[in-house]
Amino acid sequence: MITMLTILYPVLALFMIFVNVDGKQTCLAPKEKTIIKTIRNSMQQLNSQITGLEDSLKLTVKETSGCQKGWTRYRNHCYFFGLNKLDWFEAQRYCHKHGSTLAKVDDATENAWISAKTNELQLHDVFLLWLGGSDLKDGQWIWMADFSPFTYVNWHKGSGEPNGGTKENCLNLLNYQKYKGTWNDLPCGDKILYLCKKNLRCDCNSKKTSN
Ligand SMILES: [Ca+2]
Ligand SMILES: [Ca+2]
Repeated sequence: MITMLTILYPVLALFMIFVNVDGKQTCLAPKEKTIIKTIRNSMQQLNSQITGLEDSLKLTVKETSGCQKGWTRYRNHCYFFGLNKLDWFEAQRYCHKHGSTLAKVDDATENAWISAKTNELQLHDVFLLWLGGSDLKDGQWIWMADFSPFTYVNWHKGSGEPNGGTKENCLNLLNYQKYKGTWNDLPCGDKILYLCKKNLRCDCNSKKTSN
């Protein structure tokens, strides 16, 4: 677009000079006026298109700065919302394959961001999202990203989560309309959506595969 403008401006200027220096055409004929009007309208349209492109580019850079295509940045991490349904192990393998792990949620602010993001993705209705917590090992809930125990938790209280005992050992985020962002334990073999997370600009353990 910018290249087109840099061409159009000189062309228009030359046209104006030509019209003015030609002794036989001191006044613009209706045809020339129409041409100039058309060019001016085209340039205005180009300008507004460029403004729109600049705005969307700024938004994209701000949103994905430092993260791969398809990943979204929040603070110093990149997130991938897996919108195909996998069981917890399959989802963890997918994340590992892309240099990440199922998401460890560090605090309420991050949890709120994830929940809000799911709304942006228009996942308003019933859905569940695997996170990277599990009590598979010895009944204690830990984050598989670093094997640390949960500090921040956001279990859904209404149904007494985690309520699955030894049958439900994997963590997911609930986004039923009224349960937004609260946590639930589920059988790890259930197939649901998932969330991968990795450090910004960290390609460690990443195999060279496309997203
Ligand atoms: Ca359990
Ligand atoms: Ca449960």
